Amino acid sequence: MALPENFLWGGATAANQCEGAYNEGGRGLSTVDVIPYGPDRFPVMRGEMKMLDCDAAHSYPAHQAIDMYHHYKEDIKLFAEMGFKCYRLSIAWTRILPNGDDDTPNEEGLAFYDSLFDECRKYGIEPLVTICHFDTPIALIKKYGGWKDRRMIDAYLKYCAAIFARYKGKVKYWLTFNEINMLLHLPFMGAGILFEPGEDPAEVKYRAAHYEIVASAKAVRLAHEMMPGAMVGCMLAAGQFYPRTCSPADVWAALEADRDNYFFIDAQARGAYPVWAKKRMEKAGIRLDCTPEDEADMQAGTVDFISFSYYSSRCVTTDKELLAKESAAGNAVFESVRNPYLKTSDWGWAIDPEGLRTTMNSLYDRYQKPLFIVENGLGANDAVEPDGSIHDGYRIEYMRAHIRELIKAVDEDGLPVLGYTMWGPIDLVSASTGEMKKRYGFIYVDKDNAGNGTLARSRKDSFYWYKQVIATNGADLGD
Ligand code: BGP
Repeated sequence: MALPENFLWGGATAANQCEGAYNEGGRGLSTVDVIPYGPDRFPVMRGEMKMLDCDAAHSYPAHQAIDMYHHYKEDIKLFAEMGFKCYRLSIAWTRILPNGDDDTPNEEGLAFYDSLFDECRKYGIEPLVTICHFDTPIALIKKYGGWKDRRMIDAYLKYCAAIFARYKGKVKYWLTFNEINMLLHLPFMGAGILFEPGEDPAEVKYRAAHYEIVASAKAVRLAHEMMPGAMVGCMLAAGQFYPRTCSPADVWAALEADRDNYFFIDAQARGAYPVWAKKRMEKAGIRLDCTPEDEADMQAGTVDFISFSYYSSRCVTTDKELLAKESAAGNAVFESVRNPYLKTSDWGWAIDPEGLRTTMNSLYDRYQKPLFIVENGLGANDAVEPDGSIHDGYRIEYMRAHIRELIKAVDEDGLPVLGYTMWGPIDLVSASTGEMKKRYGFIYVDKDNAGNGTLARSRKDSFYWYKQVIATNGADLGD
């Protein structure tokens, strides 16, 4: 058998994209609750447009999402029916500490996840918990300016201490921050950052990044102290950068783009910043506020494994003509040009299964730590047939091709891989666009972009396909 027997097959979600119930159970407001649907979404996510509360002129997809807060038993039962070994979810920081740094955790919030983890255990599903998935408490943004301020480290650790103490017997696998590198691209979503006039955006972002990196390192140590045997990972929005041409300038540009992306993981996995970053910041006049104590903390809190999301590779060039002609509008988060060898998804994301193997090998060559693919999937338009069935062969095709490359990475390249939790086993709100119709699920949820629908769940063709993949540990990909 190509994959290890205990390989953790499953799916991944995030609290803000599926739970809803944003003002129930004593929960406080967080960034994701005030990120609207529509044209203001990206300006708010980038920290260019101030929105610290909700208003009547906007709609906010996270408020209801797919209401998993009230449907989790039904949803986990469906995951179990597919044979999930693992379910990656995030805890909403403000369900536990509504103001972000309360001295006493909110019992109702704690009890909710207790019950959710018990439900997982009932079916033998291992939970994998993201401690912070794009949700900075609004109260801490008002108090400190979000991750711009060092005091966020203590608030985060307070939150970690509360959940580690409560769930130590129930959760073994933890991730400190979802797609930590996203902070550089969507600073409000990643770190609660709003830019003030006169601030140097690069300095603000890298200082915040430093505080998150220190917080992550301290959380790793705390987890190991409080929960012997716990496995704590970092989480990167991965995807190898390719040079668009073989001109040496393009090769260098691709290397630099990869380095920028790996900056966080270099620090989290090796316990120190890479030399190039120190030099680059010095020349750019960026002061990091890195104390000798921070350096010691980073050194002492390296992660146990490297987790990442992979949707596509990226392509860069320095050629101005190519740049103008081929700018890949598809992914509004990462700047890149179109790769002429690849097809794209309905949302313009390049589809590159072989890039997954390349990315995995790059990560392992760099860090020599076990890998965990914690997001991969296809956001697509699905059509419901008159009889209620959903024929999503395109999703099966995408996933099959990626899983095949994952198997090669294990079987032919010998990489240690802990598991594969695809993104969005159940349809949920898109992080980038806020849409419902950008669907990833094996399970369809009856809800549209305008918020209409019964929220009923139903199985797509891919549901049965994935069940077979898990049952055969990847041996039968249904070709
Ligand atoms: C990652 C996020 C997820 C998820 C996924 C798909 O960036 O960690 O939260 O949403 O991408 O992206 P989208 O929802 O924008 O299609």
